[in-house]
Amino acid sequence: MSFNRISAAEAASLIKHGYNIGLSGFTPAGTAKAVTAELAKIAEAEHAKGNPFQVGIFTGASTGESCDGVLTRAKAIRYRAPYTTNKDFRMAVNNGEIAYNDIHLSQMAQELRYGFMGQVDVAIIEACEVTDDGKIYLTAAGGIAPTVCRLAKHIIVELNAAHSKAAMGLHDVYEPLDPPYRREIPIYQPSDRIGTPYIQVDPKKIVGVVETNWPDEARAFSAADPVTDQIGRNVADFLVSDMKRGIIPSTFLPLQSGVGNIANAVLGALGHSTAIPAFNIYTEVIQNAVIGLIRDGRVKFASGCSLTVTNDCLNEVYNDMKFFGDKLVLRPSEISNSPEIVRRLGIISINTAIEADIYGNVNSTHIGGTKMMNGIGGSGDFTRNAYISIFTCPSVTKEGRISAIVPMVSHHDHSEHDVNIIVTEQGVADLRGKSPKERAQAIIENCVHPDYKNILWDYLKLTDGKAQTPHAIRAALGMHAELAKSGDMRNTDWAQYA
Ligand code: 0RQ
Repeated sequence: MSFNRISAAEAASLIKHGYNIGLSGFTPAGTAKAVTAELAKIAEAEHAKGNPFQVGIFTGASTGESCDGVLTRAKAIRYRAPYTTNKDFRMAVNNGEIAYNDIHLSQMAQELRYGFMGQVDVAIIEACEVTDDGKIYLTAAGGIAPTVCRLAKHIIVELNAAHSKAAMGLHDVYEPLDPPYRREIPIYQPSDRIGTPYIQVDPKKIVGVVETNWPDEARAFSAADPVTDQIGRNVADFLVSDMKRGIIPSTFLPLQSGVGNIANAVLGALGHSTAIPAFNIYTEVIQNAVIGLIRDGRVKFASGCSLTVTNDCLNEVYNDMKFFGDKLVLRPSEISNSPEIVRRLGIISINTAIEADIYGNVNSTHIGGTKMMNGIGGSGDFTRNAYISIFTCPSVTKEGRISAIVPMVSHHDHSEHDVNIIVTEQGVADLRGKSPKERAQAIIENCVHPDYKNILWDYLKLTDGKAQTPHAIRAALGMHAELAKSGDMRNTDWAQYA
């Protein structure tokens, strides 16, 4: 059977108002691009005629400009889940224009299977190869592609020549059964392969193949700076010390690290550390730094959900699969982020906080408690189940007007029960084994910027100091209230709450 070759515009015309579309990809890596770009044009044309045109979007994680960007600006998204990093999407969500369901990435595929979010009408899957008998070979990410392929009534394949067919060896596709039939996911080492290198679909469901040549739209990260470098060194020094104390085995444990400059700085510092042996990565997003560390022999194996790297770096991998083939694997997000596997492998998780409070609760998603930034991503999947869970952030932001450490977080993603270590450029607070009052001492002493230390010590004086978790409830969001009033948390005056 050979499939209909259709244009992206023809493919987009198969998608109707009210449909839910399921996309391949995880971050901009491996996300379908051409059909969504055309879909935005259809939505604009329909809106110009006065007709409604909106769809629901199900993805693995964030997408690129040609999905979230153009569809948001065309006002074509009614509902979306999960994580996104697109600025226009963020604005539309915070203006109340889009229903955004920010769930843990490991749960996305199963919640679709359980029927929590409605049916998947069409799957759009980026592939580097598709065979007549329905084998779809994904490109740079696993995401929720296997699940949306199975659930969708129709599948559109974007056969993207910008991805080499060398990607055919990268994937390990595996979908667990749903309860009450679920069994263990049999991964015991980051390098274990348990599935197939392709998604098997019923070829009759493939309604068209769109040929494209469209490189991934990976985000550029700004250059490292002294603050992120210091955070990276602090994390590396902390892990070395835990290894020397025998808390981390001398063989080391697999690492997960989030996305962005801090993650790159942490990996750079670990890579350069002579005290840490070559290690494994079991993570969601594989960034450029990891590829460099594999080249240098510092990372032995990296298991992830996506290769969210620059296109030069991606081509370096594709062009040298002889070297990388047995050192890399890409998995669906419910496997890369599986709580079961994170707990079994003893993963050390490193994620970024927007703010943390003096008791160790973390806000990863909301600015000022109400405005969505990106989403929780996989940070909760890893944090809750890690061997050691670490959160990093600069101690202050916006030229010092905002402290990342506050009395009480303004939105709550990761609780004190799950957060082990907080690291800023100021130092490291080890919260393990400590009571809330002891945690507050450790965080204020070690992580808070000097401009805010006395403000936080003084906050504690407002409390009775005796309760399990002492708070002066009226003042608990006082630093946020001061920011809203004067634009600078340093002006906080607790006298008004005394
Ligand atoms: O503002 O954009 O105006 O400069 O937030 O902050 O310091 O540039 O850091 O880009 O790494 O983002 C937590 C959002 C950090 C990200 C978060 C402002 C700050 C700046 C961005 P500007 P930075 P980053 C992997 C795992 C959650 C999900 C996760 C994230 C902007 O890492 O989305 O970890 N994480 N997933 O000035 C007001 C504060 C602020 C603040 C920072 N307290 N108040 N503004 N900012 N703290 C991803 C996946 O799962 C796929």
